[in-house]
Amino acid sequence: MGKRKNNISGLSGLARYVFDTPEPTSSPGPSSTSENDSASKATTHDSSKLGTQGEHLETQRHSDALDTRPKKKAKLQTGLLGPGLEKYDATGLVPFYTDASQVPEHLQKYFSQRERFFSLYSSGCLLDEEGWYSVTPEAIADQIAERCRCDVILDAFCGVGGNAIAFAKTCERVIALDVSPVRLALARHNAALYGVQDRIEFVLADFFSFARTLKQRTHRKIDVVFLSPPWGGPSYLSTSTSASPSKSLSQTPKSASSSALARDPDTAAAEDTYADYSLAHIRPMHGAELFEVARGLTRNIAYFLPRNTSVDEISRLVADVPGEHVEIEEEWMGSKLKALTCYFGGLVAGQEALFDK
Ligand code: MGP
Repeated sequence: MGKRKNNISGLSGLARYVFDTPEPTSSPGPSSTSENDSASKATTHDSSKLGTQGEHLETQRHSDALDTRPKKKAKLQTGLLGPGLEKYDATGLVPFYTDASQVPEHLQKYFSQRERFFSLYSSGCLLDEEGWYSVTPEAIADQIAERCRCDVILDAFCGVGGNAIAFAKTCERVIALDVSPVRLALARHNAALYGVQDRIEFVLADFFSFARTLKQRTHRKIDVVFLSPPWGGPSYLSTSTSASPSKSLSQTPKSASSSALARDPDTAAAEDTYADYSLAHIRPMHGAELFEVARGLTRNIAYFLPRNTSVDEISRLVADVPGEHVEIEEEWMGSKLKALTCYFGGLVAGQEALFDK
């Protein structure tokens, strides 16, 4: 079984893809600022004596010029991660907001959910714009990770790392891909805050090229692929393909397979009505094609999709596979349906026997 056993052989070959975060740019951090402060204090002190002790100063400068001893190294800037984690620190790549007054208007609603996205947000988690609107809330990421428990999981679109961090808690090894070096650096920074950076291989690559390369290396085994691709931006709910009201799960009674996450039926608000979301809006390619690429690696797929995704389109993904079902999990936070996670292959309850096939 590929479920939760130590089977990480062959992973070393991935090392050449591993993305090395550039050293943080040298914006003055708290420690270097305080050093500068003390340096400027010394100058002030000397200047104040200039009238009476000018000669002494000249002598001092002269001996400084002759001093060939190596200069004391500037103290390393530690940034948000603190000492010992400098090589993962992405401080300065994006703003770290601590107060709503610093946040642009269009990101305000996401900032107000920051502790839901990352419970350690205030310790220094970093998100870029895309991260703010697409990161999976931590409770949901943990729920998905529990269901995906296995040896090697591939997070095909890791973004700022919300899911990869959760997978690192339940899987032996996480391969986290992204096409953006900045987002990958942010993901690694965030993983370091959670202390799980060593369980994740951060790979700067697009999923399609990576999958192709992987397939050529038959000794490589991926147990589960997690797909959380771009949905076409934050306005995905208004991206409709039909004029008819949605027949997606958000419009129907809660399914038997829906999430165990807290949802109080008494307080559940009436769901908004949106037209069906089509997999055709998934980026960078049609969501059905993306699914096929992932199935080329394993049949165990977890696919994170908009809450108004057409159920017909989801079920059609495995319509040609005799006897295989898809399980659609509703991801609720309180009274709000946030998204759907669709499980395939051995991740489906009752289909576990498919996991290693
Ligand atoms: P949302 O509906 O944009 O947010 O996204 P929210 O806060 O529910 O807004 P409201 O106006 O509906 O109240 C809900 C969740 O979907 C987010 O927290 C993300 O986890 C996820 N999500 C949103 N987008 C736009 C994407 C995306 O493009 N890709 C992925 N993978 N997830 C997304």
